[in-house]
Amino acid sequence: MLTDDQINTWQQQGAFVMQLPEIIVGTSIDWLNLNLNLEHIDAEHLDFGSPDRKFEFPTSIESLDDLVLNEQLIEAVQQLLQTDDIRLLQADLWSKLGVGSKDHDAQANTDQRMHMDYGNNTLLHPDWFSPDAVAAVIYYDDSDETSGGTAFVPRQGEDDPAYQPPFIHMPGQAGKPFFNDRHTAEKWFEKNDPDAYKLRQSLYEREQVVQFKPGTVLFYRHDIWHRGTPVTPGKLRRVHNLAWRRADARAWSNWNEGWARQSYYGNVEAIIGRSTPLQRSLLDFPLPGDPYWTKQKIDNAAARYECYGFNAEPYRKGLIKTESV
Ligand SMILES: O=C(O)CCC(=O)C(=O)O
Ligand SMILES: [Fe+2]
Repeated sequence: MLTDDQINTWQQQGAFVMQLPEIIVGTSIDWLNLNLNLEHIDAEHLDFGSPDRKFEFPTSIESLDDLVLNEQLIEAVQQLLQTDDIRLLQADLWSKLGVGSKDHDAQANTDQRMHMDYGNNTLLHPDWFSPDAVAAVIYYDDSDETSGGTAFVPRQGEDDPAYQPPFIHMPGQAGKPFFNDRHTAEKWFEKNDPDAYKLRQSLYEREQVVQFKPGTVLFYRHDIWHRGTPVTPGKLRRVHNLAWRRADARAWSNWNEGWARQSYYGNVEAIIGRSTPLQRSLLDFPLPGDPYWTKQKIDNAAARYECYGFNAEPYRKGLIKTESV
């Protein structure tokens, strides 16, 4: 789904923006336009993420859950991470409400401090030359109406002073206090870490703000400088935050709760039932041909999921192939 140019841009500069086809986003946009508008939201909830984690995958809303496991998106991530074997780390649909006041508290999400995302997603420090994970924001509104595009700072080659590891010049890293709000964070750096303050000021000068229409996606890395910017007061910007990792990546945390936790009511089971083997593999359900499978295990999985449409045939075929080698 991606061009070489898009893959190279992501690898070298850390991010790129594209429009997703209607076939991927159309039904989710329709659902959102009916079900997630100003009259549906809690105006007090101004933080990142859906209130009470309500729209974290699995949501039980078919169009949203199917978008998260869309095979074209999976293919894009496979291309970026240069492996077929990937796992889902995060999928949350949330809305950001524009607020009028410029006086934000220290943890306000409205005008975010410049940051990288790796800090609360992995215990390790990322290596620019072997990325383990991909992040994405899908936008469901029009930035001409809402503003609030994510701002990011493309890396300009190996000598870029902003991208010399270790990446610790941000709130919450290496002993620095955590503030989400830009103004509060930069006041702290100005007073306590003037070199980092200077570097960080240059990031704000260099930032590019994503312009979006419904279905625009920003693919970015967990080690690119970026931040959320204010939404127009009284407007709502709805987005999906998604993230994936290589199956063999170490020390990454799942942002969402475990996929199985909402089982027993048929929604999780139906996702397993209607998904393809590739889609299931995002949830760590082994692919056909994986050494995990035995005839007994396939029979048991089929017994659990066949009433939800699960077809065990590809797994049985994979078993025959594995046995015959
Ligand atoms: O809201 C956005 O555009 C970006 C949010 C973000 O970067 C974050 O919360 O880590
Ligand atoms: Fe972020």
